[in-house]
Amino acid sequence: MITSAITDVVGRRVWDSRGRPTVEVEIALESGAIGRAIAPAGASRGSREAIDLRDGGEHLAGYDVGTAVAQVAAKIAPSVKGLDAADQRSIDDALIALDGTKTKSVLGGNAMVATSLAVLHAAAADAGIPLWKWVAQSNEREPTIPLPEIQIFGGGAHAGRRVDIQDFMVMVPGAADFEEVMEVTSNIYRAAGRVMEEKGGITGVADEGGWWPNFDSNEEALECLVRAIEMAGEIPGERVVISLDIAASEFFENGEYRLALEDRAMDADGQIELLESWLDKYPIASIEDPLAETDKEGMRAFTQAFGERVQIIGDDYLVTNAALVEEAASDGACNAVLIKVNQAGTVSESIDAYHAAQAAGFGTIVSARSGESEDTSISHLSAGLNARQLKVGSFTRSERMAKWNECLRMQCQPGMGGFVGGEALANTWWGRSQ
Ligand code: 2PG
Ligand code: MG
Repeated sequence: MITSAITDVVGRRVWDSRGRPTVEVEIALESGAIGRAIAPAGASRGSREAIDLRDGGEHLAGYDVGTAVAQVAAKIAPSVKGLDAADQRSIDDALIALDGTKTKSVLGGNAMVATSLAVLHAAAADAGIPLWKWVAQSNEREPTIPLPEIQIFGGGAHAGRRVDIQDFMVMVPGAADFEEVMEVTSNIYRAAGRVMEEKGGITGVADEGGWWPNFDSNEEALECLVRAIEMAGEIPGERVVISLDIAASEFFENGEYRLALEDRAMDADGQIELLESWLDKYPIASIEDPLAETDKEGMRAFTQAFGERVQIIGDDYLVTNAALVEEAASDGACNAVLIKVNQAGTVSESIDAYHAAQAAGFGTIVSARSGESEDTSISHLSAGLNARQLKVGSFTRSERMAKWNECLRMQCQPGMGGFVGGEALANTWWGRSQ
């Protein structure tokens, strides 16, 4: 008898950090071990990522997940019951075959990712070890505590498009340990609040908990971020660097990059020149989706020009897809990939994207979505895979803090490796100047 055989699969509707319904799946094993996971949800989504099944119509503005939850009972449960939870790959393969689409539109990316992650949790529980250790052991990786990217100002689709750029973040590669990252970021976050107060009052926070971007231009957010870093007693570019998610697909229309806030439209060259001016003026070590997901020429040109200087992350551009990572590597586009399990739809496909990135010499950043929950799977995946970087959103709101706090717990557990720190940014000017 396999004690890690799946005996029960239950789907249920729970709620995410935007107050929208999402899918939770709970898996029980023969041994009595249980695993549970909640699907996150993106707002700025790549066109090639797995599709969440939503009910549509007027009820709950179309966001309800009744169909996805029903798929767990009707299709997923009968097909995975009896399978061995310790064999993640064969369960994910069964889900992929059962769905039969590239975009996971039959079972729903939300139902699939919650199931796949719940299997991972159940297998770890059955083995009696923390999730990060299970991930490290089953993928033959040396676990480490990742370097965080933490949002200070939100923007783009996460802030009613008040500014065009989506994430204004800090990284603390000069920190000696994870505790130091938390302290420095707390100081910067609160200083940024004072900057906003001085500017005329705090007007709230965006979807991921960063301050609401009450700015007159996109660049003003960068100026305020530098001020906040200085007010926190830091010298920008020394212990602390800036990281941006441009999420450029969100404002790319008919071949033009349109910055609505500045009433400005540019071609790819114009967009690259603008970003170059920011790279020259501000200590930016990492930049995500600088060009749109369909602008291959632009992404290649940007990477050729700046790939030796900054980390260039493909998010919407690579959608956690191994084939797209391989293609980008051979095209000379990007030098890092964001790993979001719900973009791929299953844990195994995400790990494939991670391996493709490793083979290409790309950096890897495990990432949350803008719609999140108390689920901390990504902290464990990042540590267990030795991904070296973790992006979770801001430094407020419990769906974010749950992930940072989980790292603080993991770092004390036996068998965990050290804090990665600045080594994670070896592809950038910061990593080379140290
Ligand atoms: C991103 C994420 C997180 P979303 O673009 O990287 O910031 O946003 O989940 O909305 O895609
Ligand atoms: Mg992104």
